[in-house]
Amino acid sequence: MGPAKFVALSTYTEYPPQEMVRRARDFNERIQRRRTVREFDSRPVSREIIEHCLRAAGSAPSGAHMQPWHFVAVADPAIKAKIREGAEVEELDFYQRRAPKEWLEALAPLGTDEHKPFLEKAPWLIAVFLKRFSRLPDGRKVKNYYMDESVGIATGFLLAALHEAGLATLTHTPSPMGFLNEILHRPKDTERPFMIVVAGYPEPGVKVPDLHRKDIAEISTFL
Ligand code: IYR
Repeated sequence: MGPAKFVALSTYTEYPPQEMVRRARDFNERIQRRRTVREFDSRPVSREIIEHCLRAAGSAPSGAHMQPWHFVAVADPAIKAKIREGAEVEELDFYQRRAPKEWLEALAPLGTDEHKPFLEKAPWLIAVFLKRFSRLPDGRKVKNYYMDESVGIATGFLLAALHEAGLATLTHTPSPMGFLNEILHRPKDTERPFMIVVAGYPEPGVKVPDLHRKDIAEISTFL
């Protein structure tokens, strides 16, 4: 790493306060419309859309700007089938043996189980990997920092971008997820699967759990 090099901030836009209020309100209204769905239509979605959303995800801030993420966007039916198979093995074990009663009770309102047909049916599975180390241009392996925070933010950007594009999404976290390294040929020594983001059109007529979001008064404190 050489000495710090700075350039002018050319991308920031200031809006008049009233317009800021409007923009903040409008964004909230749009993002509030996002609901996780677990049933997807099989209609295809163009790679171009996914690429733009991945660019947005990759704009997230990260510890020491290490950008410790890698996204594997899967549309190939054979690979999706393998991912479903791998996930359902783990999920069956989770639901039948590993999950404590309390956890199953917490999941009951969501109606989830070990069957994950969406992993084959949805047009895109985006496997998010967390890179514990990066390689410098000279090949040296260096540590990354705040990887979970960084990849969490990038995944949040990805979900927001997919939603803004008009796609339904689902965050899926089969556990453990080591099978993803094997199926997707990602190095086990440096990368850890973080999450699968499922994206596509919702199945027509799909129902979602009748959930309620906490009010601002419950989730925040102003001092
Ligand atoms: N990974 C399992 C279980 C699960 C866990 C949580 I926490 C959820 O919010 C939903 C599901 C599954 O995907 O079914």
